[in-house]
Amino acid sequence: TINIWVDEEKYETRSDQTVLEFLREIERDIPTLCHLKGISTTGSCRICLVEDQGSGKLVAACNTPITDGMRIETNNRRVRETRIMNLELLLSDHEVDCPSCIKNRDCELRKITEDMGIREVSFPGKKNEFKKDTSSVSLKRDPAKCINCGRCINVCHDVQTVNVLEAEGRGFSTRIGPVFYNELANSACVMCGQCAAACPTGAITEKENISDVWGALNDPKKHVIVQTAPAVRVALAEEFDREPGTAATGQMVTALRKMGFNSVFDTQFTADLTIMEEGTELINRIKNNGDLPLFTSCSPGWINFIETFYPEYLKHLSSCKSPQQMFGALANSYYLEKNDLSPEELVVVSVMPCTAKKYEANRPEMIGDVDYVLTTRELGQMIKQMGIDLFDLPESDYDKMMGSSTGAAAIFGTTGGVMEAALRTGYELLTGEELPGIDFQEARGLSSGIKEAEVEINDLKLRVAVAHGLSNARELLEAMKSGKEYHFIEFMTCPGGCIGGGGQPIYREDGVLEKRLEAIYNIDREKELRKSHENPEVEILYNEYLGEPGSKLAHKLLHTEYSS
Ligand code: HC1
Repeated sequence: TINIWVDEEKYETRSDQTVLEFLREIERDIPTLCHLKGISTTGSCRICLVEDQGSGKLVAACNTPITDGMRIETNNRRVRETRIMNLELLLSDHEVDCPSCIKNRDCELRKITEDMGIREVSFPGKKNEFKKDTSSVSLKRDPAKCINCGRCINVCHDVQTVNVLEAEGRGFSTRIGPVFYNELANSACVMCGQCAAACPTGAITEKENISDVWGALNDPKKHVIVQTAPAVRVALAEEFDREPGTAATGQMVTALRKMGFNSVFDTQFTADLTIMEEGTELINRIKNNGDLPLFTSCSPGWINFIETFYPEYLKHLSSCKSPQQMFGALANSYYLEKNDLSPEELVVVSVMPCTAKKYEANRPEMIGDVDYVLTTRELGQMIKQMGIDLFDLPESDYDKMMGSSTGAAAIFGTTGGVMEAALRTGYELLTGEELPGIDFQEARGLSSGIKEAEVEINDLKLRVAVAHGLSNARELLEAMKSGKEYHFIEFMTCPGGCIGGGGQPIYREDGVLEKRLEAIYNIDREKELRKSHENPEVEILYNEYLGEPGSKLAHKLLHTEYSS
């Protein structure tokens, strides 16, 4: 242990931490802006300055290690005035349109400015004139709001290994964006939106479709239906300041009805359907010496990633469309026919935790299946526009058909869930017995980025793996290149899977993902049916319409092909 003095008070502690980590440990609150735990310690914003009395210097707490005998002042006049000056310098080159800024509620720059009581900026002058980038269907960049903190760069490089974002130029001319001053749509961006989740201001955000959806809902000639993804229901409550992990399924369904949707359906229905189709594909590939391992294909950022960085592995991707797109395809065929609607009348909306889903809905292979994708944040915004508190609403159920789901579909929303769902069904269909324990613990949890297991199914030792976060996806693919062999791998773009999607409510405190994850497993536990093949509506759909899993019609509607 070492000794350290903070504002004249002596502490004994471990040496392996930064000043900021130590201050947080002793619950001494100092402002930070560019720092993001586990992701970014650039020290570029100079807001977390403290005075190191040994050297007499002001140092950034976030990237200064503590040392034995260190004496620091966290809040003397020099520290305070310098923090304020640095904040004013940032504000001098920041577009201050807070009331109408999409990030208003979650803006860390606004919050710190408020906490520091800044009323006027002492450095009026030139502002950068970089253009907005609205080229992508998923994300938009507004460099006038960028404070060059570098969080987006770190998340793009280190967490996702996509390496699209970079700082170019020097000093006042520094511009963060896709390399070579490119636009997002013309870069290798996979649209995961983790940059938008990490951004402390409104410099990178989702591309909103709120007015498109209101437009459709207000058009009497349109029949507008909606599907909601598994992970939305366990995070939406945070937009209404409820505890993370508060499930709001029933209230969300009621809110969507109040907004005017003609039917409210569940993406979990097509998650169950995905298991039927993907399971059939896996069995066929195993029996017929097809390309193994089979890779899951429901996470669209992952699809973008493999297309750009590992096209040689595309043949391993399942041909199944994602549950979002399966739903869209069935809406435009089965639902249309059943309800005697014309294609021009029908508008299909999705609510997803994911910004890449906006891109997926616009992919040339599948365009027209889903018309508009809203993120969880956008849905929260629309409910607020109606002047209602989500939790004042009574709960109600999804519409039938395409509204029922099993616990297996619920767990799609978290890392390991697709694998577990597939095993629950695959194991039972091949052995005639329930997967031992039904809860497949080896696929669960957030502590490992890559999870591996072996499952004995009759004579076959099925080797499976799960990766979440694209750096882990890359690591697993590289391990395969070096000879590692598997039969089936689940890949999810975002750390934690969809619960951690780039369109989810913004959070900065510890433990939020864990609480969302727990809420997902609670939904699974409470379901009467917990295996996809037991979903009675899926059975009806096959009997009435599709025939059997992998049928010609199922292939036409529910499968696709990806190319680089
Ligand atoms: Fe997901 Fe999926 S689980 S991809 O993570 O397979 O976005 O929630 O909707 O499509 O079902 C996202 C979540 C989602 C699809 C399903």
